[in-house]
Amino acid sequence: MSGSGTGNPSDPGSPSDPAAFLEDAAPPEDAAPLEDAAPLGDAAPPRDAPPLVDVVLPCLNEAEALPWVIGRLPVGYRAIVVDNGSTDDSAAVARAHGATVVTESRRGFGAAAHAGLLAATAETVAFCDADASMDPSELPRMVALLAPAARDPAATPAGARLVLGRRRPTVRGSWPLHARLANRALSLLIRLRSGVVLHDLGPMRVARRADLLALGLLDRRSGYPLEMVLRTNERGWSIVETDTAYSPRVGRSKVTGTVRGTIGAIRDMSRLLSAVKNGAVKNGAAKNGAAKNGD
Ligand SMILES: Nc1nc2c(ncn2[C@@H]2O[C@H](COP(=O)(O)OP(=O)(O)OP(=O)(O)O)[C@@H](O)[C@H]2O)c(=O)[nH]1
Ligand SMILES: [Mg+2]
Repeated sequence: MSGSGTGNPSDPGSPSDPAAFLEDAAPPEDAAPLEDAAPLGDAAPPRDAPPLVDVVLPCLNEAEALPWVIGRLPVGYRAIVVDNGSTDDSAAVARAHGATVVTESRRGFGAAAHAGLLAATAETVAFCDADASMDPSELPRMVALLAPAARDPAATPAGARLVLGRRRPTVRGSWPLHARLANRALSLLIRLRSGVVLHDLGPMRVARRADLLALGLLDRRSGYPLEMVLRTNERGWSIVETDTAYSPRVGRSKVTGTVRGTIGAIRDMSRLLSAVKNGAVKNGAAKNGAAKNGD
C-alpha cells in the first residue's frame, strides 16, 4: 500500500507496519487509489436529468458520517437515504446535503434497504452503508461490470447481474477479527450450500433495478444481502466480486461491533442457508467469479 490514504474521515493513513496485516487483509497491489476512482467529471448530466444510478443508503443514526458519504457520490448518482428510525439528525443532514430521504419505520437493515429499492427510479441501483466505511466513488467501476439492462428479466445476457464489493481493509482495525472470521465461515457455507464462490458478503453492491425487483426478496433484517445472492443464483444469473476499500466506520457500530448484532446476523443468515438445504431456495447454474479492479 502506498500510503495515499482513502479520503475516509476516519482514516489515519497507512499503518507503519504494513506486513502486520493478515494476509487477506492487504488491499490488492493493483488497486487504484481511491482518488483515481473518478467521478463522471466532464460528462456531467444536466441538473434536472434523471439519476443514472440510485444509491440506497440505509441509515440508522449516521448523521456524523452522511456528509462525507453523500459528498463522495459521483455526478449523476442520487443518494436515497433511508432513515430507519434515527434519533439523531440523520434525515435533516441528508436533506441538507442534497439526498432524497425516505422514511422506513420498520426496523431492520433489510427493511431499510428494500424501502430504498422501492423508492429508486434509476435503471441501476447501488447499495452502500451510510457509515463511511465504504467509498461511493468506487461505484462506477462496479456499475461497469454489470451486464446491459435486459428488457426481459428472464433473459441471461453476458455479464454480471449482481456485482458485490469484496471488502479489503485499508488499515488495521477496519474490520474486527471476529467479524472477519464469521464472514469467512459464512462464505464457506454459502459455497457449500449454493455453489456460489464468494469471499465476502459485503453490503456495497450494484444491480439493475428490474432484476432486483424480480428477485422478490422477503428478508427484512440482516439476511437481506444473503437472500439477494441466493435468489440471484437461483435464477442462474452471474454474480461477480470486485475488491473495494473498507475503512473504520464513523460513529457507533450496530452489528459487527456488538454481540447482539452479530448474533442477530448469524441467526438471519442461518435461516436462509437452511432454506437452501431444504430446497426452499434452489441452486441455479450461475457462473460467478472475481473481477480484478479495473476489469
Ligand atoms: N444494524 C442496523 N443497521 C441499519 C438499520 N437500519 C439501517 N441501518 C444502516 O445499515 C448500514 C449497515 O449497518 P452497520 O451498523 O454499519 O452494520 P455493519 O456494517 O454490519 O457493522 P458496523 O459498521 O460494525 O456497525 C448502516 O448504514 C446503518 O445505519 C438497522 O435496523 N440495523
Ligand atoms: Mg458498517
